[in-house]
Amino acid sequence: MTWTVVTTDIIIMTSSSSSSVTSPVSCEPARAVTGSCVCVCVREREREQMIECLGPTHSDMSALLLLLLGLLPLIICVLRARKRRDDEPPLINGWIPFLGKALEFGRDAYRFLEEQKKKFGDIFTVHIAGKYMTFIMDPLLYPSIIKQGRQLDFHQFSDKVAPIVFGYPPVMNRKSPGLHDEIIRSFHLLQGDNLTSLTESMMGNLMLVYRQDHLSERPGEEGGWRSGSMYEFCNSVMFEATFLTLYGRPSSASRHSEMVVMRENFVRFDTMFPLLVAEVPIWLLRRTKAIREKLINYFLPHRMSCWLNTSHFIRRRLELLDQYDTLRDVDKAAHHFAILWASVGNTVPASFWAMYYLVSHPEALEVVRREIHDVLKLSGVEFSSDQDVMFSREQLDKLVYLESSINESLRLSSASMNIRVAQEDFSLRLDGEHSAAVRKGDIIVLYPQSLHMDPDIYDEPQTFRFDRYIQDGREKTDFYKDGQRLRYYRMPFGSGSSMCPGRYFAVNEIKQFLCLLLLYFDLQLVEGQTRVTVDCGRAGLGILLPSTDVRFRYRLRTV
Ligand code: HEM
Ligand SMILES: *[C@@H]1O[C@H](CO)[C@@H](O)[C@H](O)[C@H]1NC(C)=O
Ligand SMILES: *[C@@H]1O[C@H](CO)[C@@H](O)[C@H](O)[C@H]1NC(C)=O
Ligand SMILES: CC(=O)N[C@H]1CO[C@H](CO)[C@@H](O)[C@@H]1O
Repeated sequence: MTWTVVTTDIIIMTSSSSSSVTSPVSCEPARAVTGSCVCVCVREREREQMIECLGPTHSDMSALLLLLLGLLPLIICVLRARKRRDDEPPLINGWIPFLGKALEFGRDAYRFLEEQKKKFGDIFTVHIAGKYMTFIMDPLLYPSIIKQGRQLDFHQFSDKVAPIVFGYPPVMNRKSPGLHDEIIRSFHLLQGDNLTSLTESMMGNLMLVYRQDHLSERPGEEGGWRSGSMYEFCNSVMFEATFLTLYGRPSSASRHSEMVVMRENFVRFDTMFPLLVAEVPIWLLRRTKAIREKLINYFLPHRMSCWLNTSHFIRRRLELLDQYDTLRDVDKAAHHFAILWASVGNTVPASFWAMYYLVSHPEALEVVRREIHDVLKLSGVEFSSDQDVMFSREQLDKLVYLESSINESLRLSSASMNIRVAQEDFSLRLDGEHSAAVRKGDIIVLYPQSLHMDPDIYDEPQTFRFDRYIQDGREKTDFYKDGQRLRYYRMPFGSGSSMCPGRYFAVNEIKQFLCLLLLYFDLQLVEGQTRVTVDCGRAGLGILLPSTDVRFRYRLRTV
């Protein structure tokens, strides 16, 4: 299904002193903007628009059409363009009710925001799909926003969106008192002491998957080159090893037999993820609902209870979900499915980018491979490709060049939004002198991609420099903007209260994946391919996917 709403948007900028509209074709004469004028000019065109874009062919579609036409007068009244008040940031409305600037934002969020920043400065409010989102573009202001946690809440937002996407009932609910807090508490089991056992388990599972799928010789093949698609390679290894580490294995085997089908279904679901987050009803997305049901069904209690070596984290979540009689089995299963998405949805593309940048920069790859061998030697291990190898947490911590390479690829590929919802009308403190008024329900957004790509902060920001985060053999932490040192300069994992609880585990598993890859294989890109670019289809939602897959060759190293 494609929505073909393509029109010229108008920007409505209002301020207390002068209200003006930049001439909308069908809405003249309009000098002073009032809510009703905007309504009128929108009504005519929008009706045509909706009829045009929905088309009469599909029965679902005509149902939607009826629904929308029925609701139209209501929508139009409710969504009168908001007017900017004194001391509020500049307001950027689109004229399309409901959508506002959503289409332009969706097309290329980074470029859209950079353009608005040039016109309106470092803070502005954009109407996107019925929501008012205030973007803070100056990274020097981030600490002050992140500090104001009392008035700016993250979980209210995630508890609205996640249930729609993953199909469980909202957690912050009178029917499940305390569940939200318990869930947050369970995140500790991904960190601290518990990270040690997770990391050990991940090591074993990675080794298992590598050994069975890539290290054994195939019939008719002797130490020669194999070729593969890089994203597919990362996906198959990381998806399964992460799955085994968190959820465990079947009682009768070391691997789940349904893994390939599950992964295919996961990819199909994941493709629809941006639309689900945008709250497009799932029944409009063809087979997505059926696919999600299949994925959720893997996690029904009678199946999970037979798995062995399940992580403390998931075991704790099983226990605590069981305490709520109001949750049906499919609801519990949907919670486990949500964690599957959280744990592989970003980790797989992040592994891809780290691998891609290293393989396409052989000089960097050599330094990192050397470092890995050195760390093994230091612990008295002589590596040999016919034996399994283990990396402990302490050994992984020593791999600073590898870590810098991973962080650099995260800088280049991440495009997450940090979202906070204003809990009341209040004055957002920006810095010593400045503040901006925001209204209850407004969404405050940090968009770190614009900091990651800022040439003031990062010299040649488009270039991969594996040692960008290293100085004198140690981690480099001083980065500057306008001569001032930045507190936040790399934010792939979010910030403050919404910081990813799986970040240490994620970095460790990507390190382990790459250690094995570099130790066991010689690696090359297949020649004649154009440079891979990011696909901005999921801008705002995490690690971007590559626009195409890459062919590569690998062969067992003879060390
Ligand atoms: C490179 C890999 C990863 C990236 C880039 C990443 C990024 C993020 C980001 C940006 C958020 C916060 C969302 C926001 O601020 O709006 C988040 C949340 C979360 N992540 Fe990750 N993540 C990764 C891997 C993982 C892994 C491996 C796990 C778990 C095993 C995990 C579990 C979670 C959970 C449970 C949340 C929700 C936290 C909450 O509701 O407070 N993530 N992740
Ligand atoms: C799986 O669990 C068993 C005991 O339940 C333990 O002996 C074994 O080491 C575990 N395996 C892994 C890979 O964690
Ligand atoms: C890489 O990033 C992680 C998490 O963001 C951080 O803890 C670590 O110190 C960074 N290391 C380097 C070398 O930049
Ligand atoms: C294996 C392990 O480290 N388990 C620990 C996880 O964290 C809980 C609570 O923080 C400890 O009680 C466990 O011993």
